[in-house]
Amino acid sequence: MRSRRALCNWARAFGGTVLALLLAACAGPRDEAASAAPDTAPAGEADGFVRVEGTHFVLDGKPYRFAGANFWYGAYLGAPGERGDRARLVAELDQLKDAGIDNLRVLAMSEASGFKRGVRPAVMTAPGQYDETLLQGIDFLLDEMARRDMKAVLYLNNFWQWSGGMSQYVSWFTGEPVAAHDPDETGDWNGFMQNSARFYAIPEAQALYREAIRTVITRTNTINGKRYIDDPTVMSWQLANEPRPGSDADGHPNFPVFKQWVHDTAGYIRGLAPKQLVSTGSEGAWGTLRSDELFYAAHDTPNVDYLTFHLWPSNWSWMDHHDPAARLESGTVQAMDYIDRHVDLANRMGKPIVLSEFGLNRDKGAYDPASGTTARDAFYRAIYDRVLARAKAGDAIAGSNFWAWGGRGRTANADWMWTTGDPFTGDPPQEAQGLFSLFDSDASTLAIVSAHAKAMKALD
Ligand code: IFL
Repeated sequence: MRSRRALCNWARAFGGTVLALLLAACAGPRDEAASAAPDTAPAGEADGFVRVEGTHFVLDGKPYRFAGANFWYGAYLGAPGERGDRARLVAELDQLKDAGIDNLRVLAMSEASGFKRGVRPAVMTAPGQYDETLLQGIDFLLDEMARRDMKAVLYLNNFWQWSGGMSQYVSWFTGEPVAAHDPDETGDWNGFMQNSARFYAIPEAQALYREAIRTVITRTNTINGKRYIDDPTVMSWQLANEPRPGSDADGHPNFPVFKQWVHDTAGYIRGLAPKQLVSTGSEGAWGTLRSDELFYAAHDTPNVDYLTFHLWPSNWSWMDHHDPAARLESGTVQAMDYIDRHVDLANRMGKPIVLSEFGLNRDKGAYDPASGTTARDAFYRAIYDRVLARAKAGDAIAGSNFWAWGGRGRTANADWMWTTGDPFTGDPPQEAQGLFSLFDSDASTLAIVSAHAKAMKALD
């Protein structure tokens, strides 16, 4: 599978009369445009890879739209033996697929850290050393997803502490322990964010990060023998979960290096995996110093195929964590505005956009799976209605991933917090197990997601 640009380069390199016509077709102004365009295969090929055409995704010649989920621990469940829980994973993939949820956003790299609420074990056990068992978890997940015709979005780092992430890279190369900036110990989120953002400007950290990226992306699946780069199950590689330039208060001076990091890293991934898409994992304007224009600027590079944004009304104080019903109406108005602004911006930039995280608390802020989800259901409905309406209108929005699939994971801990060896839920270790999880028993919410999945597919 070759793009027009690759074919032209090949024709130029080998020359000869048979190729004269091909070379003629390669000449002219279109070639300039092609040289700035991503080197992906031509649209319309039925090879199962998701491609970008203008502001839309295309899969095997048809529009690709989806209702997806975040499943950050999917690859952990896929690990062999006691490390994982393959029986759980297989059963839950079946449940998701039956509900029409066939696009999963998953953590593909974690770093061993001393964070109080860091996930253990981690894929990178020490700089440049990887846990093969956990990597086999990605193999298993991708193989099982392929069997169900699902697509994966894999993120390769984390701005936040719960998987080690950028802060751990900073610690490895400065020698400063992460504990000094652990937000779960200090409560100082600004300090944490500023420290995490030092990552972008430490050359040794960048070199190791690229090695980690290469380790995952160029891996060959031990279960089906496919190279990841040749596997259409992988829709997209994301630079990181929610990368930010720094804290809102002090991050502005970091913006140029952040923007350059986005461009360079996305280009590096594109070079390794030209058949797959590249996205940043950004929250949108909220995570880019609260600025629509800086969000636009950071993504204004041909190396990023599509935009992402996240929507967190209670985290952002538009609604109440402890009573999401209280300001549901006003918070939903703000949420709709946030969606519209980002879809408009994607239209303007000429790239597709995905709402790749959104979530809301259970009724009265409970964590118990037996508690109600009335406000959450209303919120999901409102989100999906807006996404569907904008997609129907031909706008750049292609899909969404709710946060997060909790499946059959349950905690037995009285404080609701995760400890090593506990079953995973949709809530990572730094948050109460049940905060935003959509459990396998959440029938009303699942029905809403399912109906939306059908409606999105029906647009085709
Ligand atoms: O758990 C959080 C995660 O780090 C994320 N966004 C918000 C989630 C819920 O607070 O990526």
